[in-house]
Amino acid sequence: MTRVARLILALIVGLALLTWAASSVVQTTALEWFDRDAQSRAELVLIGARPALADSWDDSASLNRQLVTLASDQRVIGAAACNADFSTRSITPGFPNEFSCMEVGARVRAANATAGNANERMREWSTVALLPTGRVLVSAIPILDQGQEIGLAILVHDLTYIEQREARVQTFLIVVFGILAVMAFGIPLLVTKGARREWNLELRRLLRGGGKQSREFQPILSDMRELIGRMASEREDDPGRWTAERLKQVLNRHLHGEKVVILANREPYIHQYTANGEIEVQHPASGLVTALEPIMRACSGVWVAHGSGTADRETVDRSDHVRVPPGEESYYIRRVWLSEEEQQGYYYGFSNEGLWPLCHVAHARPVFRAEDWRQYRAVNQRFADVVCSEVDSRDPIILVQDYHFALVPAMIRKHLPAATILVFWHIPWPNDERMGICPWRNELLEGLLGSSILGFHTQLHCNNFLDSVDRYLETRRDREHNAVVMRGRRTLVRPYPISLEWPVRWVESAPSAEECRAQVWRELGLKPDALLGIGVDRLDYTKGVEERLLAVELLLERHPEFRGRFSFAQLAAPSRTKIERYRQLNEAVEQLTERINYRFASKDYNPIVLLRSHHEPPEVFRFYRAADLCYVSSLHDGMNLVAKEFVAARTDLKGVLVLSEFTGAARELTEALIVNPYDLESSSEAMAAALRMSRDEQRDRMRSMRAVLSQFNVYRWAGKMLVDAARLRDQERVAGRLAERSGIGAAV
Ligand code: ADQ
Repeated sequence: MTRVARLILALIVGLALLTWAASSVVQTTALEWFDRDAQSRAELVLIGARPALADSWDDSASLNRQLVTLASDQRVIGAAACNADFSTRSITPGFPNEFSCMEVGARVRAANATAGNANERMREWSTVALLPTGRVLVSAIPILDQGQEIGLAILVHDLTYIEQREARVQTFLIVVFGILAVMAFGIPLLVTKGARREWNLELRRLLRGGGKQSREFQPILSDMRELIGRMASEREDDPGRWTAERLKQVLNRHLHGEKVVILANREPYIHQYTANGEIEVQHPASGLVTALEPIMRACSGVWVAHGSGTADRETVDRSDHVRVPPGEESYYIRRVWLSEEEQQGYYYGFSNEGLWPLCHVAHARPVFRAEDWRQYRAVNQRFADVVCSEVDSRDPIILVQDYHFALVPAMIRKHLPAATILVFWHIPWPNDERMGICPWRNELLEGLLGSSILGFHTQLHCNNFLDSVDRYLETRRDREHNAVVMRGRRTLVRPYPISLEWPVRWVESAPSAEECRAQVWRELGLKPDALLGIGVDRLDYTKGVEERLLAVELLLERHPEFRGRFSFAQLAAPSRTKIERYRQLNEAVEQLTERINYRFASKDYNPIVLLRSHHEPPEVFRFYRAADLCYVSSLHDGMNLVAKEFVAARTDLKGVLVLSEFTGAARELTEALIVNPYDLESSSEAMAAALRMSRDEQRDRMRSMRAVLSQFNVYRWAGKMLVDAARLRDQERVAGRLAERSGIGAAV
């Protein structure tokens, strides 16, 4: 039994006892009053009747009439007249035998004997007695004739009406006490319940961060926050599945409503004019956007990016903001405008002709022009300023994306020394020797070390970065924490392998795999027993598209049974077409396609289908779901999300992934057929094995890769990074406070 239940029981018992005691007191008192009242009434009646009785004493008929008149009252049972020797003189019918003249006379005499003088002896006498029919009052009075006692008159009153009255009083009392009890317990109970409800609502509102905090809630709020915090940080390290909801909760806990600011060169939604002058929204073909967009949906905030669409200026407000995603607005894009020269120097020049080939081992020679570097620096400063204008606290969390903004972290740090700056480098980091090629390697490294956390896809890229820092800068390496300490400031260097949202939006809304296959088969004019391989890429020399097509050619050459049956569809989004190397690639891929098709095509068969355009995600996913194999042949790739998208798309557990060992994804998707894309022979054999693979084996491999992706999804990627950043910020806040108090600088 709980304490409250015991208390209520004790109160009920107490109240019952109180009611019983009160009703007993009231009962006895009322009884006394009523008896006394009946007694006085009886005496009055007898005294009043005494003269008449004395007058008619000798006339027995008259005496009897007098007695009958006395007994006619409904509460009088009977009356009797007794002689002086206590023999019966006259009696009314129904007079109780128990009170005969003898009996009463003896008791009156006894009473008179104890009395003093004659006056007293002449006084009336009465007593209450109990008969089987109930209580009665017996009253007697001496009848006098000229002062002489000639006899006795007796009157017997029925007192049962008093018991009825008592019972009524008792019931009344119990009801009154009952009502009082209900009021005494019920009203405080209702008030307490109401107050508790109000209290709960207020507490919930405060915990959600709404409204002003009243003083009485502060102690409990801080206790609860601490408890929730402890539970949440236990959950953050919990290996269970990450979802958009879990990420949101983690962010709410760490950010308390502050907005996240992401800086990336590419914007997630591009507004373009169509040929007939209308505005359409495009999703760019970008791994970075694919990964980060679901994060922004989950945590809102601002995405600062270059406004590159032809209709971008028409769709922003006065402060260059536009709310997205269209129809489900949950965050802002802040567009930054770049001139032709800026784009040329910062984007095409230093970023894509310098850093991109420098970081990818794909045998394209990096080009470093001093003018490009100047533009890169100036544009980095422009973006850093815009980011600083978008934050809403002195120690915000800022996510800087990719190689376009290597200088931004240090630039932001200058204005916001307490900011937590997270940089994610989406492409590989070369070894220190290769990094040495760059004339501005030191500036790049120093720029990046302005960040609090620097993330790469793999530990190998982290190691390469740390080696570069060791080789080119005066810094201290904190091996215990995988960090670099430069001028007293620490930057953690960690691997955070990027991934996809899970489940992927485009898969959820896609038609069934059979329907996708039927549609693609119709579109490409394939025979019913045809086999389809696909490649999906930005047209970039690092993706190994040429090597892929050559491997398809070799497959058809070495395995004639696939000729006329196996087709390879290459979805190729034109990319960086202003750069000569990309134009060359475009032409090379086109010529290669023509050559292979010329060699193996027939009237109704093309081995290579080159779909050279940007495809919106629903179309890309239709191809993933239709294909028998997907070949990802990158020569060097930070992660490669195409490989992960293909696996995510195969809810039917069919299809085989052939994957280059030079992708970050190959470390996670180990059930793919892993190949060296330079080795054309073994790559073509892997494709042949994929086309011959039994359904059971396909299912087993696919199931296992899907299990990995569902766990290691992009919410986990973002969650881990943001939690690390937030913890670092908490540590620095504490260190800052300690330093303020002691007047010493925070040690790292
Ligand atoms: P990317 O080099 O852009 O990304 P990747 O990871 O393969 O490469 O992502 C490409 C994205 O573009 C995918 O979402 C894909 O669906 C889409 N895409 C490709 N071709 C397309 C087409 N023809 N039409 C439409 N969409 C197309 C960089 C690094 C990668 C790293 C990501 C994320 O180079 O190594 O995986 O960032 O960090």
